[in-house]
Amino acid sequence: MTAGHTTHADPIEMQNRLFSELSLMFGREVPLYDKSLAVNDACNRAVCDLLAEMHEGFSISDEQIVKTSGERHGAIRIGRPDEYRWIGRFFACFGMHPHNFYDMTSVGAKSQPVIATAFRSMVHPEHRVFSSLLQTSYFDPETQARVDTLLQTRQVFSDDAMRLIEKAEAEGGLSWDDADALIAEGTERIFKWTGEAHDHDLYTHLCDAGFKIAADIACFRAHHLNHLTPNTFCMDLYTSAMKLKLGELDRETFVGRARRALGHVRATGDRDFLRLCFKHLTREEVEAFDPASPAEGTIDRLVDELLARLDAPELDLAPMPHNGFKDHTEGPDTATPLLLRQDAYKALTEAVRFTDSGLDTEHTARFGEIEQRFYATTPKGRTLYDGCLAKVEAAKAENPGLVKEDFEAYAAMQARCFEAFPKTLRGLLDQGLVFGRYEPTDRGLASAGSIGTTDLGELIDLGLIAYEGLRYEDFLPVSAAGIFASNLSQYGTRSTAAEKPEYTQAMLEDILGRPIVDSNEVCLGLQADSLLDTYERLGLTDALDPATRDRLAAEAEGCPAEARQRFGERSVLAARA
Ligand code: OOG
Ligand code: NI
Repeated sequence: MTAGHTTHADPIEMQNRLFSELSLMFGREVPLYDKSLAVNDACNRAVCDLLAEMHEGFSISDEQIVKTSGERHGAIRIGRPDEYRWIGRFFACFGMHPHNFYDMTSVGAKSQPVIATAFRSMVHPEHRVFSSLLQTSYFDPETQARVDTLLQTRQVFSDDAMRLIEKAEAEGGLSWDDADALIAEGTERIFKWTGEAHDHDLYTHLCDAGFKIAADIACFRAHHLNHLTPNTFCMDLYTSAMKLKLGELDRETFVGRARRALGHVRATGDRDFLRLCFKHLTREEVEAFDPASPAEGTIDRLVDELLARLDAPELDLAPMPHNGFKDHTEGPDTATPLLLRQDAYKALTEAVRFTDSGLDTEHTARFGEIEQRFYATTPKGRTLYDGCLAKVEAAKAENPGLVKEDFEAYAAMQARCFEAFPKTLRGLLDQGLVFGRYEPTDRGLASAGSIGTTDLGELIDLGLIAYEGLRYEDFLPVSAAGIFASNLSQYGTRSTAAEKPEYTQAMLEDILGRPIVDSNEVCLGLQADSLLDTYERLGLTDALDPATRDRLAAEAEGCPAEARQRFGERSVLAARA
């Protein structure tokens, strides 16, 4: 880095500021969002209090809880390719780059006329935005022409915003004054909800044709955020709390579910879980905690304390305008720590004025998602996951009423469908179902040169190698499709073009003017890199069979250099903290 760059704002700090401003903006626009954050904080406090009793030396301040759960993902839907390219350039200013290609036009019955990528940092994957681009070629020529014509009339990026982005590109960064101005362009214009729409005829035509998503994009003037998702440390606790506060669960049922949710944390909240939840803690710090047993009655006490917090008058959500909470959580069952679990309060009914005709009406699109992130699956793990999920879907189709009639039975059915998966990180790694990262331990380094095996499992059992799981930092097409379907209250829609066009990653890369990162390649590369480094430091490189060594080298090669900073920088940050 040259001296001149030191005056530039750090892109990751800019990103943190952007998302905290977006969160404030969304809280002003959607009061229920702010309340749900408070409910989540109360639940996360209970989880942390329990973890503190299970790990001697672990404690976490309210401030750190807010910071740790300050991670957000958003979703935007864009109309025109040139707008999409500007979005890519905008996020690049914040160190966020396109990851993975999502073709939502070919996810079976839930298909939608959009293709997408997610912008996030490769090095600090914390905030992310799922960004969809409408494909008007999915429609019959008449609809396509009407949508294209209307979209042509808008300018989402102001001249100032475009100038700031060009400046950042030309100079390799922005001053904080310019950075703040660009963030304000985001919160005051690009991602803002205005409640104003155009062309009610087209809006109705699109909604009636089953293309409500196209109406949500084309008839509005900006890329309004349709949700901003915080993360939670315990999905089941949060969803129970929200359902209690929205008046969908009685207190007794809530207490039962909350005790069970915390009981699950009690059973599974080991050091691996701490590493998954708390990025600010290093492996060494987590390993220094001594396991402890919570006192008798701890969970009951924590549930009572949580209830007392939830009873605060400002958390009386039932009288607020809302459309209820979803009845089941997307993703794996509670016990399987894979990918993501997501849930949401349903899209709110919001007032919209069609400014060209003066017509006042309503629109539903913005909703209140929450998520909990777990380990990233290998392709083998993903295939198994897809199979398990298909079993859940089949069971749901057979008995659609179950989740409402008997929640316990539903949860048990889901757990049965995911039986094939081990429930611990070690078990998942041993079977090659999730990605991990490895490091020699001090004991390993002391024995370097005199170790008699290269078997990873054995080396771990001998305490010579330490491991951690790689957290999943992306999205899932099937979940995303479910979100489109539920928040637009329209299940997928078929193409009305004479023949449905094929949409490819290369097309979206062309539109962006840059390549899309493949997260699997990055995870595979990080894993291989760490293994090669570990074998080397343990003096085992020559003992490794050549085929394995070549495979690891090839996998490591596929990992972009930037991604390797991810763990290097974490240790640096941890040392500084
Ligand atoms: C995109 C939904 C994708 C998720 O969590 O999978 C998403 C949208 O509704 O525009 O945010
Ligand atoms: Ni989402």
